[in-house]
Amino acid sequence: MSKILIIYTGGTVGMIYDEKTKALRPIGFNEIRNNLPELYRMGIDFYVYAFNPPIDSSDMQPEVWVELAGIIEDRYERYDGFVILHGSDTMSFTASALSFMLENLSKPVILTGSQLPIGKIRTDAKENIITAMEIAATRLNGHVMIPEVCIYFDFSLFRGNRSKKYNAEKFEAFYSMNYPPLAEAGIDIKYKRQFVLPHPVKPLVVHKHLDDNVTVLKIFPGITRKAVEATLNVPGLKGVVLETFGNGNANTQPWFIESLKKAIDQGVIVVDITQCDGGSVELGKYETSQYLKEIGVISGHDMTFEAAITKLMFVLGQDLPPEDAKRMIEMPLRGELTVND
Ligand code: ASN
Repeated sequence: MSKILIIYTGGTVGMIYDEKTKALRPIGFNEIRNNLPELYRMGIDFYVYAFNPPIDSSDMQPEVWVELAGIIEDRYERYDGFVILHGSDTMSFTASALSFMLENLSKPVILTGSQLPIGKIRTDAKENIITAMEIAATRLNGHVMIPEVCIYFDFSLFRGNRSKKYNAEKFEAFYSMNYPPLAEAGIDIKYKRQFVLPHPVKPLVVHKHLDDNVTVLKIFPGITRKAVEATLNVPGLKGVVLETFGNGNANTQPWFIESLKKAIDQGVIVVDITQCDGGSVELGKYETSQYLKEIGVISGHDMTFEAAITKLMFVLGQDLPPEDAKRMIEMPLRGELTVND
């Protein structure tokens, strides 16, 4: 019998409507337990670690990611897999961060949640939790099926650091534009093993240093010099995710190039990702990205924003020499990007 640890952090899945405030607020795990007697019929030996108080995932912070990584590290040998119940708003950020923090992961860490609270008749919570549990408990030839941090939501299993919440209304809240789902659940759960990361040979290493001296600069036609400079002059800044157009292109006004160059020369790492949901940065393909390469902007390839910003926090937290840090950002560490060029 597989032994699974459910880590309940909060989110809509365990919320109730507060008559006083007229808003949804998170409550304890008992609400979930009472509404999901099926959990006890699954043939899975499960235990629960519940956050007290549970949080709306919009309140997620890097310190909580460190706490989550520590909970998994401390119990790693005792469980076959981990299911994290989490709000959907920042689930992709948490999944991305954990994927970097948990190096050589050989057990499933499946995040799930729901769009409707578990107490609602039409809730999506039950299917999401039950199938996430089943995936976390599945083994093939003695090995776990999914040695990765993933998100299971609305019948699809996504690599966590490739996922994005794209819809606040549909039950299908997530997609993964640049990487296929690792499994799809219908009558059977169909695993796409060719897309799953290989089992690591080395033991788990848990990284708990994240550097939050990072920010994002999302450009648009008409962005002003003062807005760009204010962003790049944040005290202590070490890393910027530059969200650009198309294949990684940006405006070529001299003041814009100068501002970026100044930040890079001062040691700030600037990583280029595209504002498009699908596709990749190709630095140098157009003249409007060639200069970015020349001044030292590095390519985030086809990373999501969620993966890029958490990877920056993770890499900067390693305190590496700048060239090593840049190399690490440009290469795939946990299947979060594909290098095309
Ligand atoms: N605000 C909620 C959260 O992220 C949304 C949800 O879970 N569907 O915690």
